[in-house]
Amino acid sequence: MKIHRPIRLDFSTGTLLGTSVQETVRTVRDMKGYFRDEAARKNLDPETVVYRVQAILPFQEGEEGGLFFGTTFIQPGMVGDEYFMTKGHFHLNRNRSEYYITMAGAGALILMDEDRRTVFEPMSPGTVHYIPFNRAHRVSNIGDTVLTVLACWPSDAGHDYNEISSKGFGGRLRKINGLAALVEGL
Ligand code: S6P
Ligand code: ZN
Repeated sequence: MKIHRPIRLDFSTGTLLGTSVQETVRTVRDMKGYFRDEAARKNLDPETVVYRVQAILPFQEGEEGGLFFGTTFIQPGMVGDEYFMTKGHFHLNRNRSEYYITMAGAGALILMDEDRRTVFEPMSPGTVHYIPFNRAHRVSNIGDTVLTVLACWPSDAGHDYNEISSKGFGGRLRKINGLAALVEGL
C-alpha cells in the first residue's frame, strides 16, 4: 500500500505544505506566444513569474481512479492590455471535468467549448467553478493582488496545451477603459 505523507493547506495563503507537493513556475519567458502583444511581453523581464502551481499527485498520472489537487497562484500584472493568466488547456482525455475554487484575489475563469465559443465567470474569494468536460480553461488575474485558486481534477485528465498554444481561445480578456472585457477573436 502506498504511504501517504501528511499534507497541509495553509488557509491564510492557499499554500500546500508537505514533502510530496510538486511545484511548477511559469515565467514571462515561458509564456511566449500566449499574449496578443508579443512586443509588450518581450519588454518585460523574462524571469518575472506569471504564475505558480503547487500540486499533489498521489496516483499514477494518466491512470484512471485517482484525484489530484492543487493551488495556482497568479501574480497581478499586465502584458499590454491583457492580464497575467495561465496558459490554459483542454484535458487530454476530453471527457474529464474539474473544480476550481477561488481562495483570494479577483479573476476570471475563461471557458471555451469545442466550437470555440468562449465565456467567462467572475472569480472572487469563495466562488466555486465547475468546469464541465470538453471545455478549455484558463484563469486571468484582473486584480492588484495574487489570485489564488484551488483545483481538483481526475488523475487521468491529462493536459492538452497544443490547441491553445497554436489557436488560442475564442476571445481574450482585455482591460478596456479600466474594466475587464472579453473581446472576441485572436
Ligand atoms: C489542472 C488544473 C490546474 C492548472 C493550473 C495551471 O488540470 O486545471 O492545476 O494546471 O491552473 O494552468 P495551466 O493551463 O498552465 O495548466
Ligand atoms: Zn485542467
